[in-house]
Amino acid sequence: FITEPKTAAIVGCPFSGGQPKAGVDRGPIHLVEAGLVQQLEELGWKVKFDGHHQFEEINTTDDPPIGILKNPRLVSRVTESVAKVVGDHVKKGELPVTLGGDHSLAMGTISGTLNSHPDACVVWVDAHADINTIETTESGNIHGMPVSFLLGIGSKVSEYSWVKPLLKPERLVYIGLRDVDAGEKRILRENGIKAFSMHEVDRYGIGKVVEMALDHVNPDRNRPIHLSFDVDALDPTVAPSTGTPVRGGLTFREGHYICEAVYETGLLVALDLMEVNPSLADAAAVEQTVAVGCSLVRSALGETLL
Ligand code: 4U7
Ligand code: MN
Ligand code: MN
Ligand code: MN
Repeated sequence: FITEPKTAAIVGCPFSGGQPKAGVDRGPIHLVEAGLVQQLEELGWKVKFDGHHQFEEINTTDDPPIGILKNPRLVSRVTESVAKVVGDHVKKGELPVTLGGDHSLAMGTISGTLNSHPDACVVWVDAHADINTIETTESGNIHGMPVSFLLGIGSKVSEYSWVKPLLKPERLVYIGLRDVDAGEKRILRENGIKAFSMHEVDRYGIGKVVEMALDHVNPDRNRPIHLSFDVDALDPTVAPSTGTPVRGGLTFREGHYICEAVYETGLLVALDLMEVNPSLADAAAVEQTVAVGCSLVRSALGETLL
């Protein structure tokens, strides 16, 4: 699906409106300043990066909550613009690498992918399921909700009418879950959505889990893959600088293994690396988290150990 010369397009999204903690908007800046563009070039990719997206133009001075949803218009407009940008890269046979920013952005990135590849599947790596609806969310933070919008479940908000329900429950699989709200557990069950929590990672090992995950969403290994990686899937000892850390997460190697295995399929068409927040830890922890973020992206783009 990626055309020659294989080209990665860095989509830097300095955005934090899907959650309340300042700083996550600086994630993409840190990842690029750590040398990500050059690192990907060294792997043989042509890399397009013409600066981070400027969402300041999106004017939402008056954005009162809709029900419990916080910053609803801002998140809608930003993610809609991300959908266009990502969709354009995918159409051209380029690999968009979207750097967040908070995970509400995936509403845009996955819409962009599915517009061009309606048969694509989504591998969502996260401590959280991010599948709350208007009815189930207790926080009102939209970064905990993008998957429900993509599936078209829950009450509709007219502001989000641009989000088409292009994602089918059987094309979605989770890895790494360990902090799933009660309402989310019900949604996963009722929709028959496959999820490999940390319990399954412990039981089967990451190699088997990734194989089972791909067997579920991509049995013939012919569908394009969108990998949406929330850095909080990793254990907080590995990636401390993130907004909603949860103990008991993926090891450094387990996280990288997922990226390596997805790359090996040759089916990756879009990648998200989300929720790096460089303001939530001391300098060493920030540097560690940013370095891990860069190295996950390199693994997904073909870096091997040998
Ligand atoms: B992230 C939460 F309640 N489920 O909805 C919510 F626990 O993108 C957390 O995965 C969401 O980091 C976390 O607010 C969103 C909460
Ligand atoms: Mn998360
Ligand atoms: Mn997330
Ligand atoms: Mn988080």
